[in-house]
Amino acid sequence: MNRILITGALGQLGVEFIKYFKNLNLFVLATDIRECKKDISCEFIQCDVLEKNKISDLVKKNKIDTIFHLVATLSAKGEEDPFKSWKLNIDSLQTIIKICIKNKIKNVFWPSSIAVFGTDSELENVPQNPVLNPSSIYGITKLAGEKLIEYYNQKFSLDIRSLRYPGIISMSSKPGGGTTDYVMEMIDSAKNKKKYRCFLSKKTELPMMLIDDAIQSAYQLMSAKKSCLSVSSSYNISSFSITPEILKKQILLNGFEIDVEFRPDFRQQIANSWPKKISDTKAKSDWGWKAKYNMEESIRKSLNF
Ligand code: AKB
Repeated sequence: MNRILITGALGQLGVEFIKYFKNLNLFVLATDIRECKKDISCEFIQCDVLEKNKISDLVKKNKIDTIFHLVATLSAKGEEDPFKSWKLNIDSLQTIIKICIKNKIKNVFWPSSIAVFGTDSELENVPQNPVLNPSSIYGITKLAGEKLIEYYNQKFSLDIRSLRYPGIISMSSKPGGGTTDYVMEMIDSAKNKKKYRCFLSKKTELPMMLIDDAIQSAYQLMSAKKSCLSVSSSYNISSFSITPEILKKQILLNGFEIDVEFRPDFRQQIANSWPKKISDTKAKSDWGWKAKYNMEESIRKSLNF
């Protein structure tokens, strides 16, 4: 992992991966369909990931050996146009896989999500291999993606690795269109002394993770010896779980004021089909995963960012 291409590089994860890899002195080429308006301290090319020939040329020209394919429409936004969501989430993955086969790139990271589970999945503490019956188009694309990487890894001897990320909390690079975005919205409202209208009910429990742990876990997975990995689709990964009510309490405990009105909307139904907790015993035993930040530290760090 020396010369890395990041797609969807201006998104929540991309911006943080760039910083992490630059600190390790690795070569990073960032691409995104959006225009880059700030200094991201690496080479940037504005392009659509579905433009296969253009991405393939970039890969060849820059001697890329690893791809972090981060392009995705998230859960809430995906419901606005499921067809578009499928096209972006799945066609882009297929495009990247074709490019990998053509250019003999074996190392790929592709984020999956807790959205792959569903109401038959033992949501109290979901194991690695439960029944998977996602009900959002985002979850369906993530499950299809998991099956595709398993298939292509085998068929073309690729080494695409993946994590089922919980909600990721990052205050410098914000997500957009996710069901777990309420955490960052409530923290921002507290910092700006604004009232917050929460789109989930106060007792909705969901797994979350601080961005630092999200980046570290991907790096650790990508650095692990292949022989240690027993999961060929996507690893469950866990840090802590929280409800909007507990988040509000944490904000108050940290000395901030916040007035929250709970007004669940369509995103409540998505959240109800997601796990409360995730069991990540496989990630722990296979490649030594352990989250560094607990709930209290993650919220304190985000409030003081
Ligand atoms: C979302 O809320 O859609 C994402 C996710 C959990 O995958 N943050």
